[in-house]
This record gives sequence, structure tokens and C-alpha cells, in this order.
Amino acid sequence: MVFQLPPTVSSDHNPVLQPNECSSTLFQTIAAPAFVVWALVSDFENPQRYKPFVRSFRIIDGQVNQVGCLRRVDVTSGLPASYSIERLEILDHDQRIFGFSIVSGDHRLSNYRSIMSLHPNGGDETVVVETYVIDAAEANTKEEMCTFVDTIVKLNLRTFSRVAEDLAGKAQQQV
Ligand code: A8S
Repeated sequence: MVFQLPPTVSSDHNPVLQPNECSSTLFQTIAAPAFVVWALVSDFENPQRYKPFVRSFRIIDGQVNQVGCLRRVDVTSGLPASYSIERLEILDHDQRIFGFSIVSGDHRLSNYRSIMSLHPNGGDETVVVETYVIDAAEANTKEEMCTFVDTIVKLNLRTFSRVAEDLAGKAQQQV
């Protein structure tokens, strides 16, 4: 079945781009109910639960899980960066939409923003849709930048899916 993006989030996942921006939208189907997946996504304080490159993190400003709060994420070695400062931009529990931006750090990602929305897909399945936008000054770096970020986001989504499916399995065993 082809997944149809609901009109309510269509503009979130089809951003209007400036000439110096690039963007990509990734999908992941997860065999877990949306409430389980949402519990994981909306926990801004705990990105290491599903992001394999996260070594440590801490909230450095604002109230935990309140829009505007900042987290510092330290990543594993071997990457072209060691840390990133990220701001919680959207946390909509009703529509299950989560957004954050990267505000600074020692990496090459400039003006990175990401929006993720969750969609129950019949039965106990959830479709996760993630769209990011990033600045890429030169035309030829655009593609490189998107390939690099796509790789990270895809890996995050895959790990995320495994963790959520594990959680859903455990929840079922407890019933
Ligand atoms: C996310 C998305 C991204 C994270 C990137 C793109 C990053 O954490 C990694 C390598 C970098 O070079 C940049 O959802 C940065 O986390 C893994 C440190 C920001």
C-alpha cells in the first residue's frame, strides 16, 4: 500500500526552499503502535535511546521537553564533528509532530531543521515521516551534503524502528 501523507502535515513535509537550501524526506514503517513510537520521539532529553551516534547529551537551557529548550549532544568518534547544540522547536502531542533544529556545534551542518510526524497505518503499524532542510552554499556541495545527512537520518530511523518494535514487544508481554 502506498502511504498517503495526510493534508494536515503536507506543508511540513514539503518545505518551500531557498536557492541555497536542500531538503529530503525519508519514510520508515515501524511495527509498533503510534503511542509507543511517540513516547520515544517526544523524549527530547534522551536521543541516545535511538540515535546510534550519540555518546552523551544534556539539557543546557530551558525546561526539559518544553519548546525552546536546548540540548547538547556529544557524538561518537570517527565523525567529522564532536558535538551539536539542538533546540526543541515543535512538540505537538495531538498531531504527533516533533521538530528540532541544530543551532551550533563544531560540525558542517548549517541551519539544519528537521520535522518528524507519525501516522498510524492500520493494525499496530506506524509510518514515520522525517523531512529535513539544510543550507548548502554551493550547488555542488548540495548533493554531497544531502547524501551525508540522508545516511545519518536513515540509520537513525532504522535504529529507531528496532528500538520501538522492541518496546512494543515488551509492552505486549506485560499484558
Ligand atoms: C539527527 C540528524 C543529524 C545529526 C548529525 C543529521 C550529527 O549528530 C552527526 C554527525 C555530524 O557530522 C553532525 O537527527 C552532527 O541527529 C551524527 C554532530 C550534528
